[in-house]
Amino acid sequence: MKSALITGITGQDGAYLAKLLLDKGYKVYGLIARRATSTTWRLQFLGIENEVELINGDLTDLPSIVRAITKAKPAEVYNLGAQSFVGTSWQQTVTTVQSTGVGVLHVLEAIRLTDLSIRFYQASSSEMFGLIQEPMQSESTPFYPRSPYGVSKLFGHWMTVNYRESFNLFACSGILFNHESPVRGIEFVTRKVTDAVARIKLGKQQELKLGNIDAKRDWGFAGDYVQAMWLMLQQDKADDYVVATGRTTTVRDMCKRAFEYVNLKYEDYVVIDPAFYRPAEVDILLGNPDKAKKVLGWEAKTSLNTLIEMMVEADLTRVKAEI
Ligand code: NDP
Ligand code: GDR
Repeated sequence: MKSALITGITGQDGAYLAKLLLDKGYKVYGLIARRATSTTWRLQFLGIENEVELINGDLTDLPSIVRAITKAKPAEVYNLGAQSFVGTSWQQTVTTVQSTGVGVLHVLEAIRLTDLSIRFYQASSSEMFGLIQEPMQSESTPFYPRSPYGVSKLFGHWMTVNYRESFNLFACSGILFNHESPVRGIEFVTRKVTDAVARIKLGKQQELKLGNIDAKRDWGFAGDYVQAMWLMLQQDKADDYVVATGRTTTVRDMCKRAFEYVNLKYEDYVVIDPAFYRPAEVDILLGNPDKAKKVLGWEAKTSLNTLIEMMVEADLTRVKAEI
């Protein structure tokens, strides 16, 4: 039985990837950082909490990563753990750099130290493109990150490339554009919107405060995107890939569609609050997924409308279940 270790298994992608790997017959280990309250709700939502083996550890603590790898002896390591919220990366600059940036180096070093034959996936991000240099971003587009998060991801990306070139490590960097799901963290804009739509529809909230709704993002479904991660590690050669839908939409339009799904108008509820503006914004992202399609045979299957419907439905169910 093939085994895999996922850092960030309690996050959105970690949960979907764990489900995918379990369905493929893998033994799945997950690194779990100690928190005061339980963080396994996403694994519960997907019905796999008892199917995965969790190992205590933290990306900022190299010995714990070495111990986790020694215990799991995985054929594949997926490094999805990170402080992943761009907004917070200006509030917690150093911890963001430590987990999102240096954490990648810790995993690479742990693989090097344990000397096992391991294929490595790094969760890189379209935030590395930042201030856009080309209208459609591909693997060859220059980077210009606009947040401490983006800068940290760029460090992790180049470390991954460097370890591949220096030590012949099978290391891939997946440059993923925004992807969402019913288990997306509530602070990210899509889920903030779908949760508010459900609450407003059910009379539990009056308004929705947002920041820059003219920003544009290339949004896909997390369930589709974790397949691309797995495919990258099944190739003969390690490489880097952009994973995106190839379509971009404003936050405003996403909002409009989510409110329309429950027969409401977003203009009646959305209030612009400067508190949600960022010190430096990434105005537009639009990925070119041609290489992923050509080499991996991957393409995004879920439309934005289907994704929004899925998310609003899940939030309506959740809000109705609240006491
Ligand atoms: P989430 O924020 O949902 O999950 C992040 C995970 O990282 C959680 O399991 C969290 O644990 C864990 N984590 C945070 N800090 C540490 C630490 N110091 N040690 C160990 N684990 C830690 O992110 P997503 O699932 O959305 O994203 C997965 C990865 O992909 C991230 O690296 C993200 O930056 C990247 N990415 C995401 C994209 C997206 O659109 N979703 C796009 C491009 C890249 P806990 O539950 O305890 O907080
Ligand atoms: P992003 O996602 O920063 O692209 O990072 P987020 O959903 O937080 O923001 C998307 C865009 O919406 C604008 N926006 C708001 N954002 C939030 N969170 N809250 C608001 O109220 C709001 N109003 C407007 C933002 O300014 C931004 O332009 C996500 C994360 O998952 C990263 O980890 C990942 O690497 C990238 O996607 C690709």
